[in-house]
Amino acid sequence: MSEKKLAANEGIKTRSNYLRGTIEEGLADLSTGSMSEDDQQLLKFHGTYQQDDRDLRQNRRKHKLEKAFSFMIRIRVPGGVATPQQWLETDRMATQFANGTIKLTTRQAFQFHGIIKTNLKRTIAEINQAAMDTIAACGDVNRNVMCNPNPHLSSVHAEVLKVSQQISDHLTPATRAYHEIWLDGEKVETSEEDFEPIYGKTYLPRKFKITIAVPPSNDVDIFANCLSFIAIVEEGKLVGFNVAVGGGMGMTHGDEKTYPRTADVIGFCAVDQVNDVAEKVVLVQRDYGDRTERKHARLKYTVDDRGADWFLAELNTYLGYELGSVRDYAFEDNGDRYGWVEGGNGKHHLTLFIQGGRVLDTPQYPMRTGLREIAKIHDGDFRLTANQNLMIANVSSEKRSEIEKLLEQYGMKDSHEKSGLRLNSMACVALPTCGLSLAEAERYLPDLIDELEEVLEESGLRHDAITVRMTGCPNGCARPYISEIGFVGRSPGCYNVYLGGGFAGQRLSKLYRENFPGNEIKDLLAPIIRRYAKERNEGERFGDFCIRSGYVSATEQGKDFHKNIKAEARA
Ligand code: SRM
Ligand code: SF4
Repeated sequence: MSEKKLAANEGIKTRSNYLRGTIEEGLADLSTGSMSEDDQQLLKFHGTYQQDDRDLRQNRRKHKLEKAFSFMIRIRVPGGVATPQQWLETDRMATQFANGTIKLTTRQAFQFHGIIKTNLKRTIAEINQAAMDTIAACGDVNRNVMCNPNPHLSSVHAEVLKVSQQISDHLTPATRAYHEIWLDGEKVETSEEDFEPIYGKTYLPRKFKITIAVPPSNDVDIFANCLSFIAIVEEGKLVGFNVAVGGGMGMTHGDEKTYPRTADVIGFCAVDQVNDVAEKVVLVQRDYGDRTERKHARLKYTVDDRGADWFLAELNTYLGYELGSVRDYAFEDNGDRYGWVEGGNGKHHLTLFIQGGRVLDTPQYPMRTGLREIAKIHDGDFRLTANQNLMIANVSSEKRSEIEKLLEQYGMKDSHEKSGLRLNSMACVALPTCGLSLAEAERYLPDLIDELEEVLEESGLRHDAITVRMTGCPNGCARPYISEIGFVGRSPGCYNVYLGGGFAGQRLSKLYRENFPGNEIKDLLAPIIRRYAKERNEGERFGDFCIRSGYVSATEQGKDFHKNIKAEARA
């Protein structure tokens, strides 16, 4: 049998000399705003993507101009924790180098958009000066490690956060290329080989994602990650973590070999084994992941193809010991808890709703300025949530009233006085910066929610929490397949509508309508919402109701996702 050819990116990585490629030469070439194709792939490992403003494409083509190229930079924030100083620096750079906005991502990171090539190096250098970095924010490596951001929820929170930061450090690529290119680090002599002790020269077959949750909150969506740790707390003490593998969202419309998948919980490890377990899961995927087909290269396919039992056995072999049995745990939801809460340590924490995770000023709502003023006086930290929201955390009693005045002054005091649907919504970036987007998301979901709120209001459901997520394409960046209502861009103005996801992010949804016009979605969902208001059982969630009432069937696991898709779409 002939060997399948490796994916093109494998060659790019092999030839790159540990991610150097010709990035330095490309940056020095002022004849174009873009970088070579191969370097664009390598730049991802350094935390930046080449993009172009898609709103301007047509006009520039008409005038025979190069596309309006610019770069997105993703700043890693392990566990989502940033100091006020880091907030202020991020805010400054957003004006100085980017498009004047900060995007809080679905993985607790910051993103800048619109950075032109000539500012790229300086921006990355200044991010590092602010004690943050961008290495491995993207690329075929472990990405930003997420962690439940909420210090008031559990006494073990600080411990868990520390674990997430340790994993992040342990799995950060070792190549010196990042320092050489962006921070003017010393060049490696040509005879001296660089070294990647964990990843090796070709890194991983594909991106890799880790998160840690503290039950009962699944606010980091553990079932959508390659590897997750579920904190097990007994008698107030952190005793270890359940280990879950093989979650992921991305798929391609019309290609049933691709599908979202929820992770399998396969075992338990002690706190001091976490780094080792994370490393060995990465190694199993490094060695067994599919390097021939990038659409089939995520850990979820390795687990699905070979089985969770095989994966556990192989992992145990790599570890040289066996994971323990899964301990009991229960998740209640995957959303954020808004408003002020008291921490046990005399500190106060405030979670603010940030629509679409976009921090910007508008004449009606000068939120970015307000947050800057708060950062100037804040004596705690900021926490980015995996739901694109922001926590002003660890506020002292003395500062709380000052912060409250600023919230009032900048119109942010009632940021969470919204419908339960809006407070549980997320939208990916999509247009105009995302090159893969087929339809609007961040710029459209707020309007669609306005329309749906009319139905919720008249049905008496304004305050009911229902999760809704929209993405501009099937890659699933806002994890739409595990929300109760999911909208996934199919073509301009049209969406696949998914229903029936689990309220705690534990179950995949199912396709209800295909390529459905956005402006007809209100009429499509109104009868279901009205019936839900009248016929739901005590405490029944919207996603569960959609299944019980036969709008969709339940999806137990990834491969099942497309089953009867056509029949259901017609129903
Ligand atoms: Fe994502 C690609 C934005 C979280 C699955 N994602 C992209 C790119 C870089 C488009 C590209 O490749 O050219 C998007 C940049 C848009 C822009 O203009 O900024 C992009 N992804 C985002 C963010 C910013 C969405 C947001 O609005 O918050 C999130 C950044 C997270 C971070 O800080 O690291 C983001 N992406 C996710 C998630 C959610 C998660 O990780 O919990 C997923 C689904 C989970 C998963 O990975 O399975 C996700 N993004 C993808 C995929 C599909 C991967 C796959 O397995 O098929 C792509 C496309 C790809 O990799 O080829 C992608
Ligand atoms: Fe872009 Fe698609 Fe991700 Fe949205 S889901 S940011 S459109 S890649």
